[in-house]
Amino acid sequence: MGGVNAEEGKWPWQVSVRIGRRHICGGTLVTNTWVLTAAHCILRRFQYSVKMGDRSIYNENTSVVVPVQRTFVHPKDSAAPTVQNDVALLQLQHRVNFTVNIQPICIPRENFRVEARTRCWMTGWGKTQEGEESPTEILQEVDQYILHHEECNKKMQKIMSSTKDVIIKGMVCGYKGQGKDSCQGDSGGPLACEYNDTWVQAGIVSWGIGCGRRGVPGVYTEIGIYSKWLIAVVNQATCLYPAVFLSVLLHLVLPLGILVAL
Ligand code: 4AZ
Repeated sequence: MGGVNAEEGKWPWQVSVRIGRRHICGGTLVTNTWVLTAAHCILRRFQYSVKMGDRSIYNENTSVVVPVQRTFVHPKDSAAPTVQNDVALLQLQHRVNFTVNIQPICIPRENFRVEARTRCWMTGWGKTQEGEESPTEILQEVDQYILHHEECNKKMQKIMSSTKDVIIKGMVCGYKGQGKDSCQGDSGGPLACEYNDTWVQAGIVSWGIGCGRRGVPGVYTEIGIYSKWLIAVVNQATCLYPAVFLSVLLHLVLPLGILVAL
């Protein structure tokens, strides 16, 4: 909320994660078959799809919709006491062809930390008002300044009048004056920072206290902390299929061949 309409094709990695035709969360394209989103967006029993390539959430001019084949939620995700390890990967049913409107974003290397106060960008179709009903039609962009978890925790403890640690390792915050923030429907989407013409995703929209309240930062999953897990999931899942195929071949086709030979 508090953002402006994004230009067509400006954030080509942005996807809408959907159940049926309904937008439920944001996400980002990280390779031609993998989408990164938040764990709290994924409830296992649903059939998900992703839509990408159009700034409008309804139009299907330059966009494609691809069904999700498998979902991989971080094994330690939890909602209490705070949302932790809020990261998930979606494996698409087929590859997408990159176009000017469909491009992947870079994932930071392990333990990469964006410098505090860096100006980054959050994008999404989430609510533009806290009390609003539906998502916005046109993709919105809003700038956010980075706040590390230590500093953000102090701020949030004050806001919540709590002494418990609410913002911990694996989270990073974004803030800007009143009104500029992520909101419901933006979850799973990116906090992206530009380095020498290359866009790197620093965070995943995760949670917050309301939207755009004065002095209240938005909370993001810090991707650098999870890059090892992300790479492991992608490698394992991608290597699994040839392995399954080979074992089917060995167990079924080979004995059959021997039988025929006999
Ligand atoms: C949500 O409900 C949500 N302002 C996401 C982000 C924020 C608040 C709520 C942070 O998905």
